[in-house]
Amino acid sequence: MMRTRTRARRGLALVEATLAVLVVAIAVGAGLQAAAASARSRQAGLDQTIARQLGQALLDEVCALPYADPNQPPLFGMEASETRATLRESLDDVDDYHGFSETVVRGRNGKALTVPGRYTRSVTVRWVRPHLLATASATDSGIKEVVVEVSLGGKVLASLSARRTRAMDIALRRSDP
Ligand SMILES: [Ca+2]
Repeated sequence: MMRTRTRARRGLALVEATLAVLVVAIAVGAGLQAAAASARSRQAGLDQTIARQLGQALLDEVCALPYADPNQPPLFGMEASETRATLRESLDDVDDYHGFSETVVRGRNGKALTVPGRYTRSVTVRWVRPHLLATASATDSGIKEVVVEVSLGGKVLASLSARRTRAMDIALRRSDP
C-alpha cells in the first residue's frame, strides 16, 4: 500500500515537473518572438528615418538650383552637355533632374556615400497648374513640382515633394546684394 502511494506521488511530481518545463519553454518562446518583433520594428523605423534623410537631401539639392537653365535656351530635362549618370555637378536647373535614378547613393560630386543598405533614389519633375496644384500642366506654368522617392528592397520608404517657382528666382535676383 505504501509503495503504491510513493509511486503515485513520484508520478505526480514528474507530471508537475514536465508541466513546469513546458510553461517555461512557452514563456521563453513568447519572449524571443516579442524581442524579434521589437528588433524588426526598430530596424524598420531606422530604415525609414534614413530614407527620409536621403530624400530630403536630394530634394534640397534640386530645389536650390534655378528654375530654368541660366546658361542656354532652356529645355525640359537636361540640356546638351549635361549628364546625370554618376555626376550631378553639371546639372544647373530643377528639371535637369527629371528621370534621375540611382541605385548607389552618391553626392552631387559623384562620390558614393556610406549608407547602411542599398537605397535607391529617384526624381520626377513636372509643371503644375497654378489654380490646381495637384494637376500637371502641359505647358510651362511657372511652377515645377519635384518629387523624390527613396526605396529599399523595392519598397518605397519615403516620398517627399516640393514646388519651385520661377517667381522665386526673380525675387532672389532682386534681393541679390
Ligand atoms: Ca540645365
